[in-house]
Formats: sequence, structure tokens, C-alpha cells
Amino acid sequence: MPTPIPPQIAQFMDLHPEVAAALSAGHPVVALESTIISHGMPYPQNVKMAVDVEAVVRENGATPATIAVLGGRLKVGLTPDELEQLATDRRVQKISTRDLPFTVALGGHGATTVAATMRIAALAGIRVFATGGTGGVHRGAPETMDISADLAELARTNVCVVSAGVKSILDIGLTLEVLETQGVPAITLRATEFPAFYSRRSGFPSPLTVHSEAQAAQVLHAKWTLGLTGGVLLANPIPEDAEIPAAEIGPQIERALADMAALGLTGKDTTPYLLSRLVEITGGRSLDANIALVRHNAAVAARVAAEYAALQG
Ligand code: PSU
Ligand code: MN
Repeated sequence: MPTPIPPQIAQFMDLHPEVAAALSAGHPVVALESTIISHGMPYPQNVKMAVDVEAVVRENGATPATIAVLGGRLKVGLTPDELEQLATDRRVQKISTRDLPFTVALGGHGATTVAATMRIAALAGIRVFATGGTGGVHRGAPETMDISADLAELARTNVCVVSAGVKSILDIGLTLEVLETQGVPAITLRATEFPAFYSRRSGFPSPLTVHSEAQAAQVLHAKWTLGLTGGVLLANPIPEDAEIPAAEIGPQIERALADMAALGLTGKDTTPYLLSRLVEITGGRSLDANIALVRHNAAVAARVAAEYAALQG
């Protein structure tokens, strides 16, 4: 049976009643992040995506739990008004793990990155999480040391993150190296090449491959039953009909990176800038691809969560 949330954690958390009911019954739940809403896509496509993705999770047999911090409360499962607030309220900050205690203590509003969402999901007892793309090692990281906290969180928190791989705004090879060092299984679903977010192919072989959601769930079950703590990155290539081939998006990414360098942006502002600049450069095509891959990841995550729940008996 699932363990109840300890009172010292619960005092900071608002668990949506539907999510609470699913968790206590051992039914599958899928966590969803909120930085993708506030800092990943323009309005109004962002709120439409957030609502649609929750529906996709339900259609595939799980309960969605979109996660954020509002008024200092850890929110696990949001109302439609709260989704709208995340999509529109300029006071909402992009927050990662390091920011969580500050935002909670000062009563702020935070849209959670993959890292912060993983941590809150784990505190609530949710094991499977769907997003678009995860953070990784940024290009130029050997000088800047800009490595997403998503990787540190994957190293320590027991949550499976379903993503479309790693965007080639990042250094995919170095990202896979860090995941290996940290003991994080990077597994691609039904493909032998690690995907590059907008493109199905990255040129990097996937360290591991599974052929079904059931197999992915078996890996989670084995890992955590053995006490091998930490996350799993389950990479799910973008559907073929939505992909932007690497030959096309590659030069556009180079252009966005050059524009960013000219502006001198660093740190947490880089990923949001690159995503929005790419929407401009591609005339909206990168946004369509992004929405398609998030929906696909949500469906896969729901099926993995259902298979995993069945294994827990
Ligand atoms: N990749 C996307 N869309 C996003 C992000 C990544 O395609 O919105 C967000 C996620 O919330 C991820 C964060 O956790 O960017 C990583 O930011 P940083 O590189 O600053 O760690
Ligand atoms: Mn960073």
C-alpha cells in the first residue's frame, strides 16, 4: 500500500482531492510540470496545452497532477483557474530545486522545472512524470558550468521522467555522460538512438532501449525494489508526423544560440529565451512540435504509471 504523506510534509502541501484519492487507492498518477506553461510556451497555447495534456493522461488511464507552488503552497493537482494563473501571471517565477524553500517560506508563486517538479512529486508519492524536454549540460558548459539541476535531481529522486530526450540547444553527448556518471538509466522507448526533442534522431546511440511501457515499468520496479535510489530518464521520440528533421532545426538552433550570445543571457533565462526565439525563427513550427511531443509523452507516462501500479499489487 502507498505510504501516507508525513504530517511535516503535508503541512506545506495542497493535494488535489482527486489526486489524493488516486494515490491512497494505489491508482496510477502522472505528475506534470509547470515551467513549460509559464516559461516554455506563449499564451494562449500554453494553457490550452496544459488542459489538453491533463486530458491525454486521463484517456490513457491515469490521474494527472500538475505541480506548481502558489502562494507558498506546494500544489499537487491544479484547478483550471490555477492553470490559467500560471499561464498569465507575470509574478510567477521559474523555480528549480534550489528555489523551493525560498518560494515556500516567502509565500511566492513558482512554476516548477523538471527538477523541482520531481522533488514535489516524490514528496507526494508520485513516481511517474511527463514533460517535454529535460534540462541537461548546456553547450559551453566546460567554461560556464551551466548544467541543469534536472540532472542532479535525476541522480537522487525516485521518479521516472518521460521526455522527448534532450534538445540540441544542449550538449547531448555531455548530458548522456553526466547521466551515466550519476547512475541514471537513460532509456529510449522503441528506438535505439537517443532522441533530440524536435528530431527523432540525435546521432547518439541510446544507452538503453525498452520495447514497451510494461518493460519500462519493470525497470522502475527492479530499480527501486533493489534500493537503487534516483530517477530514470525515459526518452520517447517525437511522433514522425510532428518531427522537425535535424538538418532543418539544427541551423535554426545555431541562430537562436548566436542571438542569445549577442544578448549576453546566462543562467535560468537561457532555456526560456531559446524556446521562444525558436518559435519566432521557425514561424511557430517548433511550438507545434513541442505540443505534439508533450501530448505523446503524457500518453506514454500514463501507460507506464498504470503498468507500474499493477506491479505494486
Ligand atoms: N525543455 C523544454 N521546455 C521547457 C523546459 C525544458 O522543451 O519548458 C524547462 C523545463 O522545466 C526544464 C527547464 O526543467 O526548462 C530546464 O531549465 P534549466 O536549463 O535552466 O535548468
Ligand atoms: Mn542552468
